Amino acid sequence: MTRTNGNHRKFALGAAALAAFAAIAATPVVADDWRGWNIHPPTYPNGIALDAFAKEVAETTDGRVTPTVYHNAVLGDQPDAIEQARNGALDFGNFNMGPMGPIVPATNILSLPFIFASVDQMHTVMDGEIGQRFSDALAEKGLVALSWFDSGARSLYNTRAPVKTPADVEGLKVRVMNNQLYVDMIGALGGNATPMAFGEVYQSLKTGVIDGAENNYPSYESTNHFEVARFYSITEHLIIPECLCVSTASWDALSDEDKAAVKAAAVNAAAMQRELWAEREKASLAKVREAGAQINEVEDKAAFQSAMDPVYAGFIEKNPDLKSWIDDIKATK
Ligand code: GTR
Repeated sequence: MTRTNGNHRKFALGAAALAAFAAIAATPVVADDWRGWNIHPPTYPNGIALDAFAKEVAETTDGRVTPTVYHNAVLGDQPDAIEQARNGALDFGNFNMGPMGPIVPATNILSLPFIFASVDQMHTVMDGEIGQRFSDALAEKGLVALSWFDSGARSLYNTRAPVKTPADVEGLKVRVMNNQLYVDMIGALGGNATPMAFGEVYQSLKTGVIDGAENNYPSYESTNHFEVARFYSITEHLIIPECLCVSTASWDALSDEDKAAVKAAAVNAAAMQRELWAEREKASLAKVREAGAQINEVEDKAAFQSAMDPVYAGFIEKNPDLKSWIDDIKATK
């Protein structure tokens, strides 16, 4: 938030007073110390890119905006952090569109299983006109999406056995992010979904409170979930982008020049994150394999896809106005 120097005083006219006034007016505004949220460790691609964003912003605004990134979700769980950014208690964050759905309904489209055919298609969509529609929807809820980070594809993993067909999910207790669509998704496969904070998943897997979860390779690896849930099945059911979002309150307090600097830094950070992401996906896969995780292909992905028909039908019934967005995404090459 902007913390400007509020020493507005009234001066009697006179040379001395005018000189004093000129001195006060020339005092630079106090630096805007932005606080940013990151769920991941600082060494994760997102953490590295966010730190680079912070550094570039401090430099290119000549210290008028000095962001600090708080890593490892120390400022709260993701749904809580999204609320904090919306009401201006936090200035920025890297948010996944999964837990954004309950707050910004249009973003639920990004949580529909198999909505994107590939990560490349997701990039094309998010960097183009449709991405702008999501940004507009976020803006209505107090968040300015400046750029889009990669989060790969999410697959199911569990402590019991490989998942090769939908029937293998039957009866499994699976942790999901906070969004009813994921409860419906796991339910449609015959499993029981439990929404839970990211930071609680390791212990819950270990103690058997849940049997499994779902995530991309870098998060499966960085959280050490692979140590306790060794069966990772390449379902790739979700491809969810993440934003680098700034609180509208913090954004509106910036001059046009500083807005341009912050935007440029966010775009650079996303380019960096996507590059680091591609490397980290490979490194994480190699690491978990080496450690004994069993990674299995899912040959009949179509079976998982058609099991999602009721999830789509329910979504379209509740959100008829968003049907055309789904069609537009599917039509994007
Ligand atoms: C990660 C994502 C996080 C968070 C996490 C989760 O892949 O980057 O923002 O959504 O998954 O499963 O909670």
